[in-house]
Amino acid sequence: MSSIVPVRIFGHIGSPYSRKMVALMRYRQIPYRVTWGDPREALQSLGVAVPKPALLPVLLLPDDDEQPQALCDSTPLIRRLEHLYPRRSVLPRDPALAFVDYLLEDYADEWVTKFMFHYRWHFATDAGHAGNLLPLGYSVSLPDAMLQQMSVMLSERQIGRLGVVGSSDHTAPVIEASYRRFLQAMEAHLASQPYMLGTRPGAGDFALYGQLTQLVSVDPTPRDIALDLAPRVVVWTSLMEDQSGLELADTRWNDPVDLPSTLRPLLNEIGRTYVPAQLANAAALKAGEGTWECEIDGQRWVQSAFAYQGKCLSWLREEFAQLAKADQQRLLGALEGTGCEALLVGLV
Ligand SMILES: N[C@@H](CCC(=O)N[C@@H](CS)C(=O)NCC(=O)O)C(=O)O
Repeated sequence: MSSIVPVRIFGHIGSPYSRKMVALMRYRQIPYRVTWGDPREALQSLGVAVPKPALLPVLLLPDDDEQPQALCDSTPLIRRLEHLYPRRSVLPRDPALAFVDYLLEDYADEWVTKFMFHYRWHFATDAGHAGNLLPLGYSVSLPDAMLQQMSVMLSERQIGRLGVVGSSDHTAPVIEASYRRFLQAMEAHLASQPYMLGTRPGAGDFALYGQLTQLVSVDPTPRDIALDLAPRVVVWTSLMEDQSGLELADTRWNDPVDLPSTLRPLLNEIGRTYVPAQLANAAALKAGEGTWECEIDGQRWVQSAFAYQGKCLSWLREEFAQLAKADQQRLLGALEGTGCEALLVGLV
């Protein structure tokens, strides 16, 4: 049990990963205290080293000597919290299903976030809204002149980064078509069960929720699309915010060898877009190339190579390599024909 109770979280309401972790803490009934805004000053006053890079959210968790340590990166943080607080786990017990959950989490964190970033900064109307709203997440009482100044700085910085995540006029149709298919797949799936992998949420649900907080309720263009195409997804996002009261006694995880048929279009979507992107990124990193390009959904995609996404692929493959042979086979059976199995080629 952690000696740092409640767990301190530093985040921003406009940060999908911050929202992912706060909702996870609520569902898991882990005592926490959130500080919204820039963590640096608070960490310095606590005498805790600021992580580099200091991405949001930052959590304070005990190190081996039970001293507070500031840590980022939601995916490993979720695993760390599972060790510290075993109740109300978000990781399915069945190892093959746990892998599917991991894949959904990774897809949400690394691909659904492209929808988020693209819609936030690509169209002038959305960028105008985001530029005005996001600085207020640091202080709602910011004087107008300072708000204006921060809005310009933030917008210029983020719009300048669009190309880095692969959003451009050229890739916009691919991203936007993928967002629509993703919403439609999730909408149909939610009509058959309340969470991605059963009647209780997994880490993947929280990762999807985090991105959706912004897509369905902050930025106007993706919000209108979601209201039109996916009302269940819109309401699910509100419900996911606080699942602290969900009684787990009668809940169940899906059987990985008999996944609901409604999950398949979502897995197909991952195989159609995220998988080729991850494979091309990994190949570019291996060849020492700064950019990669490949065909995604029939169109040419070009973007900078990302070491972090290369790491995500290695972690995913490690998860697979750690499975017993029989679980690997059950999993490959479940993924067969979705395109996701291409991530695991050469590992069996
Ligand atoms: N992989 C990280 C991603 C965290 C992340 O990218 N956070 C964003 C906010 S949503 C951030 O801090 N961005 C600041 C920056 O890029 O400078 C996680 O899962 O926590």
